[in-house]
Amino acid sequence: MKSTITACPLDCYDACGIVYDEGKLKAFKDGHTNGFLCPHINHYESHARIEKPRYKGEEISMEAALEKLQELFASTLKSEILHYRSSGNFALMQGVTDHVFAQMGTYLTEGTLCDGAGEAGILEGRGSNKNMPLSEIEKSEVVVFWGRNPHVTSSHLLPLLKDKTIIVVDPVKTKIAKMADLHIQIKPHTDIFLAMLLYRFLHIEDSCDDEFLKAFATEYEDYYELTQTIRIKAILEDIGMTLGDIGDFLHLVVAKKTAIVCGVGIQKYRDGADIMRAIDALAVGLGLFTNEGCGVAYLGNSKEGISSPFETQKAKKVSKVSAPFDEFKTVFIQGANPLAQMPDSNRVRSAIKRTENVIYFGLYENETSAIADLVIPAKTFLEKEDVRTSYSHNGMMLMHQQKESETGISEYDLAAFLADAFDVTLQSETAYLEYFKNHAVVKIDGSFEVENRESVPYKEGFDTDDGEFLFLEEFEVPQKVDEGEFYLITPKSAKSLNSQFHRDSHVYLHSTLGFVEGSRVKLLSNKGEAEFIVKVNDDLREDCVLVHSGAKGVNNLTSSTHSYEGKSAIYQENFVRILKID
Ligand SMILES: Nc1nc2c(c(=O)[nH]1)N[C@H]1C(S)=C(S)[C@@H](COP(=O)(O)OP(=O)(O)OC[C@H]3O[C@@H](n4cnc5c(=O)[nH]c(N)nc54)[C@H](O)[C@@H]3O)O[C@H]1N2
Ligand SMILES: Nc1nc2c(c(=O)[nH]1)N[C@H]1C(S)=C(S)[C@@H](COP(=O)(O)OP(=O)(O)OC[C@H]3O[C@@H](n4cnc5c(=O)[nH]c(N)nc54)[C@H](O)[C@@H]3O)O[C@H]1N2
Ligand code: SF4
Ligand SMILES: [Mo]
Repeated sequence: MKSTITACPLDCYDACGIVYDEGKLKAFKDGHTNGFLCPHINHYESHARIEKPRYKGEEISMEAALEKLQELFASTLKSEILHYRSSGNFALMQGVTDHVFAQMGTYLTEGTLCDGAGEAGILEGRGSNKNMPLSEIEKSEVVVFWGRNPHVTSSHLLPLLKDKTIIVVDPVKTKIAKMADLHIQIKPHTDIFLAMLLYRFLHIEDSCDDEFLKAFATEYEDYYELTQTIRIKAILEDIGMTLGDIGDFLHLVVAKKTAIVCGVGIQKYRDGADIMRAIDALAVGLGLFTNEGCGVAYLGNSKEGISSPFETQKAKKVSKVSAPFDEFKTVFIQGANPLAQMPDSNRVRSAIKRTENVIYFGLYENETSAIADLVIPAKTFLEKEDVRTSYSHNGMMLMHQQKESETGISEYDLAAFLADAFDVTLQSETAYLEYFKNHAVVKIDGSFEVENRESVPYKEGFDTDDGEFLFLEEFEVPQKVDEGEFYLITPKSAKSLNSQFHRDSHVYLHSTLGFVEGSRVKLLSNKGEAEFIVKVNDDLREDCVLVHSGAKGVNNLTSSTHSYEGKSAIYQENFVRILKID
């Protein structure tokens, strides 16, 4: 009998299990999915998708589109082709095209638009990025949400929070902040000070986990000295906090089973790695890496424990953050909307204008499909076989095909077409799927988990050369806004998944700034400008403006500089001014 089991393909912490029941998407009752999905998937099939391929604006058949693709590739030197793939669908078969492009000799990308700065900090401190899985949080007494917005981006965490003490560190009074026992409405980009001051007072109060420090983090005295370079009074005043906040925070977490749940909000800055590492150091000081229900959760590596059957090691690569599209004759874009989601949209637009052939392989119309010469519709996750893993739990989710459809082509079939045309060795789709599934172990309830992933990683020490945590040795003082400038924060929207689904067109401003709800304003940065409709929102700080990721034009304001470590985009380094336009 055909399996009705699949999983949500979207780039989301939760990676929910789905049952496709007589044309309806229903949540798994068991496990973390817990019987509910979210608006994206509840309305998934109501979103208009690209039905037909087209070339230079003319609709063509899929056969003609593939012929055209072959012709474009055959007439381009392989070193003048770029394969730009992002995270529209998070399942593992998306990577099959990387294999074929790499074997053809084209360029791929490296680096990330997402979590790379934070991950780099984790790698430096711990030697690997092993995540505290979502399920462990159920065992915690205290949960600290640090730059993470669970009601919007990981709603399946919420049922686990019952009766727990909640602390939130966020410049916005998010829904979780309003429910919290302590909310520190921090000034953007000052988390490093907070984390270091918390460590300093933990040490002063003699509340560190000395046994853990002596075993796995022996440089702790040096780190304490580094934290002493912070001028307490001046810094607290500047970041809008009091010593009372520090005391309250420590009082709530010391000797408690604490999970620090970090999101990408803390690290959209050039020194994002150091910020994450300072938060990790606090967790080390508290001894959070040894016990059940304790630890640091961030975006783990979704491929942890899984080797890749796709050979891409030898491929040449350009940065995903600042890809020089104009250096390529042909650019093939998959599962991505770089014209909206990469930083510095003005640079991206003008560079891609100079690319002779732009090919878009995706589901929806957007800024990128609008300028593409050749548009190839993809199949949805319901129309192809796949398997996925998560960056927040250890499950492996099987994604069985649920429907036949005339529309679109799967990543495997497109890869197979190219492999045939350009003489690349490719295994069967089943062989790749089996390869991935072989990394799973079956749990008692019949579900699959990626083998060798731990629930309490690092309890035997870290994965650095000597097994010790490597503390930060220096840090950079973040830049501050000038008079008339605001911090731009660009978190995720409940209604969109980055630029998929319903995109927001608002800027959110504090009422004291005097802008009228519904009026239009222009935001200006040193990179460009963009117009938005005002929504007044006193959940913000007065020195912040908020525009959601996925809002049209937001990345006109950001720059394509990389984080110091992790080759990551840094969407919150640019300050903005506000201009009234009507
Ligand atoms: N509904 C929905 N869900 C999504 C997505 C989506 O677009 N929509 N996108 C998915 C993707 S790709 C990702 S990477 C994840 C990310 O999900 P999250 O990790 O939750 O990331 P963000 O929403 O970007 O930011 C989280 C919080 O950080 C706060 N923040 C901003 N700047 C700072 C700062 O300087 N310091 C501190 N302490 N906090 C700050 C923001 O106000 C926000 O509340 O979500 C995934 N889930
Ligand atoms: N200002 C600002 N910019 C940001 C962020 C921010 O916080 N602020 N966040 C960044 C982050 S964390 C991320 S992860 C990126 C995300 O940026 P992108 O990875 O570019 O993601 P999306 O905007 O979701 O676009 C994904 C596209 O994938 C296509 N797609 C969906 N499913 C499939 C499929 O099965 N097959 C194929 N071939 N295509 C498919 C859809 O057509 C969709 O348009 O954005 C980044 N941009
Ligand atoms: S919460 Fe995340 S994984 Fe679950 S259905 Fe929604 S988008 Fe998919
Ligand atoms: Mo992301």
